[in-house]
Amino acid sequence: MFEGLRQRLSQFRESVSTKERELDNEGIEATASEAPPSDTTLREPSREPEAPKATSAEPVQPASKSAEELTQRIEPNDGKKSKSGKSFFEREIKDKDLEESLWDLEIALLESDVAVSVSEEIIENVKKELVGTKRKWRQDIGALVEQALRNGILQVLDVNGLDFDEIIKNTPKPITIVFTGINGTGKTTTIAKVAYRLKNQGYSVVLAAGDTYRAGALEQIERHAERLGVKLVKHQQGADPAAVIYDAVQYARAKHKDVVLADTAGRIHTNVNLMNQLKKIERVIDADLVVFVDEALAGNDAVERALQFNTAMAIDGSILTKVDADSKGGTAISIAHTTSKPILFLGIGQNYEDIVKFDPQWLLTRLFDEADT
Ligand SMILES: Nc1nc2c(ncn2[C@@H]2O[C@H](COP(=O)(O)OP(=O)(O)O)[C@@H](O)[C@H]2O)c(=O)[nH]1
Ligand SMILES: [Mg+2]
Repeated sequence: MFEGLRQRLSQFRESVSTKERELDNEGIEATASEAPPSDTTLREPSREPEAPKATSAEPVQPASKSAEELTQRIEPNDGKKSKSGKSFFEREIKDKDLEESLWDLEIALLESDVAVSVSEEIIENVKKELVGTKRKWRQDIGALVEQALRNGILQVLDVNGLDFDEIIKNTPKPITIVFTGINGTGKTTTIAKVAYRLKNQGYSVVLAAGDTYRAGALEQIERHAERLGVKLVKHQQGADPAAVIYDAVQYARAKHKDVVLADTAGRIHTNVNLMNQLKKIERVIDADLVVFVDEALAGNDAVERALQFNTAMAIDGSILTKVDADSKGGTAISIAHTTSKPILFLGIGQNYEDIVKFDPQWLLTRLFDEADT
């Protein structure tokens, strides 16, 4: 998952590192011709220059002399500075050094389905992190760039987080959770996964067959309820979904069940009648949580739909499904920031256990640390 985006982020890291190495070489050329650099970007204090680390790409050789030769020639004593008080061996990363790489990064983010406003914010965050940072001469700044990217992305993922498990633990029972979203994105499967997870944590669960619209929906959720060994409250196909969910809540109250997970029909967000049904559910059912489900693969469409659904029935968080098949990663980066509501879970497969609680660090690990799992 996310392999496309991971690759693009790594390209940014490389391109900034390469640019900085080039700038070092230009500096060497300047000093090699006996003209101490007047570039104001060369600043104090200075320490021993470091050779690029083994992880960097092509080692870049100084234009004329070896690094050691130059070090000795220009700076015989550690920390000694030029007349202007500036060291030749430390450099501040400047806005213009990053221009080209940041532009490429922005394109890469957009192509990875990160929403425009979110891409812009990440670029700004990364720029803020990097511009003005002092680095040593010929230091491999790959790690520095990666940290800036991590922080830049983390900042857009960091919406006022609500912890699903804490809510389940601390809210008076029964807790009602309504799932919304368009058809085929994995809503019903996600409900089954959440039921499985809650059951394993010792909670009693009731499912509400609120998708009374789609043919076959009832049978599908019935099968899940049987396999999971949980109660399903259902009406006939075509029945009022608000009534089904209401009954499920009443059942849970009477039987002292902990959590009601309510399915709804997969509405096309432009269908006014179906969206009005959601509004009715919101009026009739005092849901503790409204969770919007969409697939990671949908990219900006998912983000747009989340905003649309939010107007019919205010959402408290999102679940992204089919992350196992998503190479782009942009939806996961954009949706929380755009809706100002956290991602609660990610669906990563078709089995009941294929659901992970969303944690920004989990995403960062996949974007920077791990080969595909
Ligand atoms: N690969 C993958 N498939 C999923 C995931 N979640 C759901 N699906 C599949 O998506 C299809 C539609 O799911 P369903 O729950 O019926 O969607 P609904 O119409 O929104 O209720 C089914 O084939 C599911 O098995 C997931 O996280 N990963
Ligand atoms: Mg369904």
